[in-house]
Amino acid sequence: MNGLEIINRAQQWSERKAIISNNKTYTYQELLEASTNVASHLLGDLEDLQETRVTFLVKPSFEYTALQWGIWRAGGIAVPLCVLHPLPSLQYVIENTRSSILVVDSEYIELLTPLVQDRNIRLLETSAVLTTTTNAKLPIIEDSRRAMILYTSGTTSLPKGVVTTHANINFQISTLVEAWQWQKDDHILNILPLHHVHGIINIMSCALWVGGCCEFLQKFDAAKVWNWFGAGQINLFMAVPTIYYKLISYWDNAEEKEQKRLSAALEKFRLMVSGSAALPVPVLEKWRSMSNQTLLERYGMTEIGMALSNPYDKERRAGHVGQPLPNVQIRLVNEDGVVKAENIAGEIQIKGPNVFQEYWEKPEATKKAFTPDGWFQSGDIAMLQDGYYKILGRDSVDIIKSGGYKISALEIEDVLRKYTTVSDCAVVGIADPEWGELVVAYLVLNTNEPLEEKELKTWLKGLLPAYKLPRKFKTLSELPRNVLGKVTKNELKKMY
Ligand code: MLC
Ligand code: AMP
Repeated sequence: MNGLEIINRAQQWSERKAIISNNKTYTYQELLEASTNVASHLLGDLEDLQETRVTFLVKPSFEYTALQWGIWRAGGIAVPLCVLHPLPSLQYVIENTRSSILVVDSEYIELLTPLVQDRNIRLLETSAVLTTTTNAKLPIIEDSRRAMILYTSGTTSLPKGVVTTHANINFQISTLVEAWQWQKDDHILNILPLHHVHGIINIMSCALWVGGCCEFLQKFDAAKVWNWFGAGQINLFMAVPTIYYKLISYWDNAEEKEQKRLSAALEKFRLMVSGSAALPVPVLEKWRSMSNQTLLERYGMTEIGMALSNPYDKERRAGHVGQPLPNVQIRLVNEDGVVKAENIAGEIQIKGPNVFQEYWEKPEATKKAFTPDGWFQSGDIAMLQDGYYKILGRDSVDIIKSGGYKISALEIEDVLRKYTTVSDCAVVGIADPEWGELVVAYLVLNTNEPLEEKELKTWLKGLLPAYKLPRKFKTLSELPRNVLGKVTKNELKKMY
């Protein structure tokens, strides 16, 4: 059986609009052809890439999707890189996956050339890969084959590669298509980065699964997004809470007449979804008052795609994430075992075809992530309240969510400790209405001189992506107990 269901399905609607990017519209036929070119180019004389990791650094665009499909059609594993990451973060993923092919937009060639020298990596330019015209015979891909690796932070310092198979991906998409009643006339704007499930699965892949249209904006910009809303083409929108917060700020600052025009445009949407972090109730309420749209909040994770969702056509309850998606099993577990009643907190554990296969080349970490009877342990704490799940928090203080990105406090601490004047540090996430949490670093200096914050920030910028940078620094003369013995990280969070 060919496991590439999204590609098989595309043939049914070859003349329909699939993607709009960089002011150009592309049909499914064009997407199929471009992905055949990619597969042929990558294969060369080979019959099958046999799960070769193909890493790609490509902006959200038609080219991105054609590459992803082409890698799959050639039998490779797609590893998307984040276009905002500094070189050390890109290098980590390329090395960790042991990628032998790297496809990049022309503007990144110079950045990455030194990295591939002396290594056995083919560095290819996106446009060249897309325009090859030889037609290789493409392999049949079983759905049990590995399809994608996405990197996610956890309670270890460095991110882990989450491996999903085609079967996982097919299921993650189809369960959302069913739950949210995706239709072929749907037209969605994708403003999220394409190295995480939210942008890749929930938005891009769901739209393409049903014959809908996915329009890319390369980077979030509140004014541009409102412009798109106002133009009246799109009827679906999905984003992280920070983005809704920023869109509200823009609307609040608009003239009354303009506010009315924008609000009227929103009323026509079929669905607006929020996820990747807790949606504050005031944001949901404000959005409803502006637009007559009740945001549908859902809960997911890189390892499992989506698991819980408010209903599409019944009550969407503020501050809650709804019920399990079709064929996804959920249970809550605490010290006393599996929670049997409402209003009792427990860790969310998940089972189902949506759950990932493994952490890339980390058998121990994979084993640790599951219970002996095969449930994936999310580390998120929730309770059931009147038939709806409510997320209460996480069991680890070392995982921060900021702007919808998951961040390991330990990763930032490890980098900070390499700075010459820092002898020890503790990084915590502090609640913030716009970002969800802000990264704050408490530092112990090995000098009595004041901290050169500007210098430290510049140094960090070369090593960490923008969303992992501490927004505030506090210097301490003594350290937290789990690092030094005075206060815990939880106490630090309260002290700020
Ligand atoms: C950026 N800035 C931050 C920040 N990130 N400040 C505080 N905290 C952060 N986390 C600062 C920058 O330094 C800059 O400051 C200013 O904000 C603008 O930066 P930017 O990079 O241009 O920000 P912007 O484009 O506005 O990005 C915000 C955002 C982005 C919300 C659009 O963070 C984003 O795309 N988040 C989505 C992440 C996502 O897709 N997560 C899904 C993971 S999957 P200055 O001073 O320089 O102006 C998952 C599973 C699931 O979670 O359930 O979905
Ligand atoms: P990631 O590892 O980046 O995929 O992030 C997954 C994490 O995001 C989950 O483990 C949750 O902690 C968080 N998350 C996702 N959706 C929600 C939500 N609706 N409410 C609260 N937290 C969420």
